[in-house]
Amino acid sequence: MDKAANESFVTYELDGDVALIGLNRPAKRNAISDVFVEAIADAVQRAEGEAKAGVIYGHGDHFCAGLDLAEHVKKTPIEGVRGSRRWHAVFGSIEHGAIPWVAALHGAVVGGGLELASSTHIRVADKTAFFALPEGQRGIFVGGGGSVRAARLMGVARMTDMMLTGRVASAEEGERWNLCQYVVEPGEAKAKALELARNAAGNAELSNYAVLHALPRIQDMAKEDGLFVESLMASFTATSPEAEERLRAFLEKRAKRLNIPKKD
Ligand code: 1HE
Repeated sequence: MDKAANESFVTYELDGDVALIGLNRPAKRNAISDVFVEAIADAVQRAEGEAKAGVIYGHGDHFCAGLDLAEHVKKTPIEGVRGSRRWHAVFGSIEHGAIPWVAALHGAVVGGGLELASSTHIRVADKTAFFALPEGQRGIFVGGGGSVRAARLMGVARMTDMMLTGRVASAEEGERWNLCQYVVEPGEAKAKALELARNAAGNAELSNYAVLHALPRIQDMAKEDGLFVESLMASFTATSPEAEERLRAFLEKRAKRLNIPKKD
């Protein structure tokens, strides 16, 4: 292992039921190298064993500047395809894993950084965040799942525009384009993401499992198949002992109330 392999590419903390993974290569704008992606994989696996939800954020001024271009420039075609497939496996373990993940975004959310964010379940951006896919300018293509995940979030027309023209989207545009679900003041993304992750961690495990595993698959099904799978999941979750207790808690007025937005 070279010196770079000994760097600590991610930080890991457990805050109650929530694991916090910090991308930690700020000098290179958190660009993801081969060892870095393995560090993410290890941290995600650890979180699945001890947390009920997770947050991924970036140290320094940016979330992530994508693929490590310095490392990539030397790769052969087969190394490139194997690297891309490894990103797919690691990001897939985030998207279809055991726990929900929230991305806290600021600064660059670029290329593979947007692909990583797209593999999480909720994205919170602060107003410094910007989204770009400069692969076309670099002579490459997305390789971390972007053509599937990012395209499904924003739609293929917007992604085509970003890739062909180098268009950079602001946090507010990103919210309108469905690249993030929340926009907060600068410096507040991590705290908001933690709050949302805590909410998700408090849900019934089986309901979260259905959201992570059934909901995205239903989007890929024909309408009648989706409705059928929905009924199976609905019955499966509703008849669990945890659901019975939670339903009873509501009926006995012991459950937390909905956080209804206040009217002015
Ligand atoms: C990097 C990388 C990187 C920065 N790989 N080294 N991603 C990109 O095309 C984005 C490339 N990066 C940038 O456009 C800018 O760095 C930022 C807008 C993100 C930030 O700008 P700034 O002014 O804060 O930083 P900088 O001066 O440009 O970069 C600081 C250092 O980080 C510098 O190294 P240094 O040794 O000269 O100090 C940069 O070379 C280094 N750096 N980004 C390697 N990405 C699985 S397929 C996914 C395909 C992609 O992700 S393509 C998109 C790649």
